[in-house]
Amino acid sequence: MLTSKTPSLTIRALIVALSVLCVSTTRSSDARADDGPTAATARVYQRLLDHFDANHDGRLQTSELPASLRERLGQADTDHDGVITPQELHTFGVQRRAARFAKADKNGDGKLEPSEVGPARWAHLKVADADGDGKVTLDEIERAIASGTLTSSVDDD
Ligand SMILES: [Ca+2]
Ligand SMILES: [Ca+2]
Ligand SMILES: [Ca+2]
Repeated sequence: MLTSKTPSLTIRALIVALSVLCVSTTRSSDARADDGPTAATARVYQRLLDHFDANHDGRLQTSELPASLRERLGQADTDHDGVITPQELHTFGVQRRAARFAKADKNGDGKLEPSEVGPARWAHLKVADADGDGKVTLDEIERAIASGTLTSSVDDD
């Protein structure tokens, strides 16, 4: 009944695309170890918008999130403007994965192996083992996520 439905979805997708483009072209000095929002982050962001963008502005306000998710994802809003941007979501994901990685890397060799993560998590992670040494580095994980081989989740504790 609302003919504006399809166009507004298109506009939303465009806004997301534009904001991704925007942050990736304006990223500067502090982006060192950070490649900006990847396609993987853009997909996660779009999925979040599909579920929670109540005001349909193509941006994820922390106020739009259910309480449980707001508690976790709210930390992603590092500039505290009430909006989680794709860049903020990306940085949050990278930091979170790095923290989880460090915690799981019990022998501190910079690689995760089956005995450190257990069979279930290894079954998920092993697709990232690009050089086939039976261990995965954080770099391999990030590359697998960027290429879509490994699914990322921002709240997969
Ligand atoms: Ca919104
Ligand atoms: Ca923000
Ligand atoms: Ca290790």
